[in-house]
Amino acid sequence: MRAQVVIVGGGPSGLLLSQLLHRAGIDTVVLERKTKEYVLGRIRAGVLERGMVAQLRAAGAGARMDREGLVHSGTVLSYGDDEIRIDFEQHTGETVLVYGQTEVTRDLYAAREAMGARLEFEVEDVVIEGIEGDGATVSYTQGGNRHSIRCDYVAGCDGYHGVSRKTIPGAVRQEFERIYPFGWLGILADTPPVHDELIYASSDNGFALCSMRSKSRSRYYIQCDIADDPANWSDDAFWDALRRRIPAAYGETLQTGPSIEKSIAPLRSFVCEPMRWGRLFLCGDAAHIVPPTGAKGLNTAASDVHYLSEALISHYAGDHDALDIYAPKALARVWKAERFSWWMTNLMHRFPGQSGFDRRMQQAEVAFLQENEHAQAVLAQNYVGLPY
Ligand code: RFL
Ligand code: PHB
Repeated sequence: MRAQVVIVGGGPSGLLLSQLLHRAGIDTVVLERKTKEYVLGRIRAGVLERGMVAQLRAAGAGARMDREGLVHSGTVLSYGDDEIRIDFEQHTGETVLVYGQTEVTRDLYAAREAMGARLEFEVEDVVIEGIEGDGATVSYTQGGNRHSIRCDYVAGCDGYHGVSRKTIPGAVRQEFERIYPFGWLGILADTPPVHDELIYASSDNGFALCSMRSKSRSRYYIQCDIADDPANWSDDAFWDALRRRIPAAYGETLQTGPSIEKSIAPLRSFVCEPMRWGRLFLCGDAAHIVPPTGAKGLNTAASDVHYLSEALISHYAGDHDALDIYAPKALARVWKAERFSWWMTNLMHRFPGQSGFDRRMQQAEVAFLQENEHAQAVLAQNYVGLPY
């Protein structure tokens, strides 16, 4: 088999890249380790920056998002009972769209299938070879048979636990990491959201986030112990903990109900440099992870896809320097998203062993944010997404 670009990973990065390349006449194969149903069962991101929204439209996968996505022109940060509203529209003229990653992925699969894309599921033991030679080979096992595909380039879109990044030799690869000493326990419930905007809440009992998937489906998170297990949390215990972390006025109107999903996510900041090695290009979570505070993970994956699709399209159109631009351009934006997510995580969470001084520093920063329009504007600019 042959393809111009083999894409390892059929999550949002891989599917969006495949769709944008196919529409430009570049032939791809997507190799996904799991089944489509498994990929669509993951509950992850919920907030799309304007750049990602524009790309989904350009990919011909934006119609349902435009109908069903919720436009948010601001968000609330709370500290105990004090609230600060960050007005995105006032400070940036931009908004974000609340539309779940599950739905983005579903729309991308539908768009890919409508174009007759080559998508291979349940592939195992992917091996990438020839990255430094004059053509690469990607081999894999599917249904007990070994297959191999010759290609010009490989896009590693296989997430944090994938094989692509590990194909870059240790001597070339530099990894930068911070692991946070807590996780997020998240639930999904068919209850109306407590507020029509997201609430990022810092309290003496820890952090909480009130988010949503629609006007009748809520997504809530609370900071939890990293070693905790969702099975330790009854729905009632979750709702009680949430109520104690958000301003009392919201706690009183919070509508509770049975959870339809409950899981714990660890919090990590991680970047791998370089994002390109020979014929291999890393995209999305394969190259970098952010803690979810600030909603940058999926959006940064989308900005990588933007830079890589443009580079490959220009390359195949005859611009032989185009591919060299990808890694430095993508990394420059990645590090800014890393900084914002790290900053917002530090500002909003209770850290084990945090001193009185550390707590006062957080409080002083919130007070400054509350009083200072420029500080609010900086937050808004980062939240709606830095320009591509
Ligand atoms: P993914 O989604 O991990 O997809 C990678 C795909 O590759 C497959 N794979 C392989 N395939 C073949 N061979 C192998 N050896 C393979 N190894 C892995 C996997 O099965 C998978 O299908 O990476 P991608 O496409 O780069 O997308 C990244 C996003 O999923 C991620 O950044 C976001 O979900 C992060 N994130 C958020 N991002 C936002 O922008 N806004 C948010 O509001 C937001 N909230 C979140 C989040 C992530 C969370 N969790 C659980 C980590 C909230 C949570 C709770
Ligand atoms: C979500 O809705 O899952 C979500 C929203 C905002 C975040 C993280 C997660 O910062």
